[in-house]
Amino acid sequence: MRQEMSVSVSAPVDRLHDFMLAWARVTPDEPAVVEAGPDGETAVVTTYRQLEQRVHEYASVLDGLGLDMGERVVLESDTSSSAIAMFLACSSLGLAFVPVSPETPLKRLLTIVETTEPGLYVQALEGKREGLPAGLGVARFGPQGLTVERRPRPRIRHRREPVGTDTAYMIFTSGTTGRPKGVVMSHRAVVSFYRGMLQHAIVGSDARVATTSPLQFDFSLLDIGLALGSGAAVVPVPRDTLRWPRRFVKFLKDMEVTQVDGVPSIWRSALKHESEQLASLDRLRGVLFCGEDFPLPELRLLQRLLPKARLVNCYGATETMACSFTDVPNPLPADLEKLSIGFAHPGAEMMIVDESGQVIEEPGVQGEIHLRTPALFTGYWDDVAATRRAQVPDPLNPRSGQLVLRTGDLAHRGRGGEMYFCGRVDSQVQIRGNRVEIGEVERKILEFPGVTAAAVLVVRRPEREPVLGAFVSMARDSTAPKGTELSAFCAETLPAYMTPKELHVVAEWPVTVHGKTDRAALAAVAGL
Ligand code: HFR
Repeated sequence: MRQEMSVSVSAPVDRLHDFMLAWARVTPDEPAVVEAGPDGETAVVTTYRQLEQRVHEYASVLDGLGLDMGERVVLESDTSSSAIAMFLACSSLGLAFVPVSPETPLKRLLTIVETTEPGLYVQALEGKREGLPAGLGVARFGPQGLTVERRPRPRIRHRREPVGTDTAYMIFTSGTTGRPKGVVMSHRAVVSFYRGMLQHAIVGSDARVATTSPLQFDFSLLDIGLALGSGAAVVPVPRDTLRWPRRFVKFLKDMEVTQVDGVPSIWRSALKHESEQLASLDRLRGVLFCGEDFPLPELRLLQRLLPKARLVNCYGATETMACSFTDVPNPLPADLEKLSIGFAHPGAEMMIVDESGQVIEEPGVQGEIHLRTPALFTGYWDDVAATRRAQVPDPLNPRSGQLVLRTGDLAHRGRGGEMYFCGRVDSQVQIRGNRVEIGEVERKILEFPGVTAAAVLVVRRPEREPVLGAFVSMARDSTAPKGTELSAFCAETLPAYMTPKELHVVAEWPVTVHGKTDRAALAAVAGL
């Protein structure tokens, strides 16, 4: 008997809200979001049915404001059931949401408002934001509903039905060149990424996925899509819980978390101060990390404490949400020097391109990763030139019009074709005429006993040639090396020009709002 495909041809085009709420049809009374209650103890559960109801409530109030399709809604909130319902309500009306975290400085927020000209600014009930421009529509949302405080100015509404190529959201990246860049993501891009990710079966429908990234970092959107797309529950970790290792580990235990997603730095203090508690999390089955290399000594310790957990290295850029999901070998081989970032998720493909634009297949040859994917971003908001630099013709078939993402990341293939990240194109530095890959020096320094985090910057001082400056943070009861000692240690396996000539021991390792090593803060430590 031939199995007929159950999808009807008139099924709605895949849009963010269709994707995120699909499981409300299957398990309406299962938990979709599990949050810490006001007392920080009791968990507050929002089922798929309740989440969908809140989306409809918010959407009907939003609909009454008469905003036009494609207009921006700035959404200031931490991750919560109401924030998720809010951005899905925007999605259902074809409004592009722009997530910002409550920690965003007012100046930066006003820059985002100025450039996106939003029709509405919404914040959570408990939000404290002030100083917003007078002409801006303002509303607040919470479990009881969406209340409008200042209606947007009246406008013409040209369209009503969102289509897949319409904008789902815009994420503003720090943008290394000062001006923040707005990454515009369509429904089609986001959902095709989610579908590729779900092929890795990272969690099952019984999972509780702890999300630790701020809502303005699309890593949070990965977590929400991973959980809701799998019929599982999202467990937002409050910011002030994440800050204290003892509270963080207790939260994971109390909320019966089975999966923790976050950048490598979220584990640093728990590994240092709460390793026994960490080892007692017997429900924790999976850890997914992304954003930067996970220092191997810390990863080895995490794996030793959680031998049953599946560790997944997620590589990618906001311009395509992410790109690859690679299982960390368990156990990690003692001689392994670098994690692989594997292969692009199903439905996407990573190519390595050399400086002349040729695609490289052979192992060991380094080039720039170019990503072919239906999850490609629409463009940078109001910046055609930057968009053209990032979206380039397919190197294998330039005349076809197909565009691929030029990632700015260097990599080489292993013998099985799997990829190894070798840093950013712009992190290649020349020291005395020799090309230095900063990551290689950092990995060597991490092998020094007691070093728990390492970074290397180029130190340029007037009238002196550029040298490498090393920054390290040490384990609790380890003594920091002298500069000469560390340099000699590096000289064991690295050429002289790659050994650091300055050393700064850092007590509190600085991270950016997204939890990545904050190199600008380190430079300031060295007075650069
Ligand atoms: C990134 C990109 C990740 C997971 C990205 C899920 C979602 C989104 C993301 C995260 C990110 N090993 N280097 C790695 N948005 Br949904 O960091 N995006 S980004 O645009 O802020 O930065 C850059 O970070 C990449 O181009 C790489 O240089 C670096 N990077 N993941 C990894 C990594 C090493 N796993």
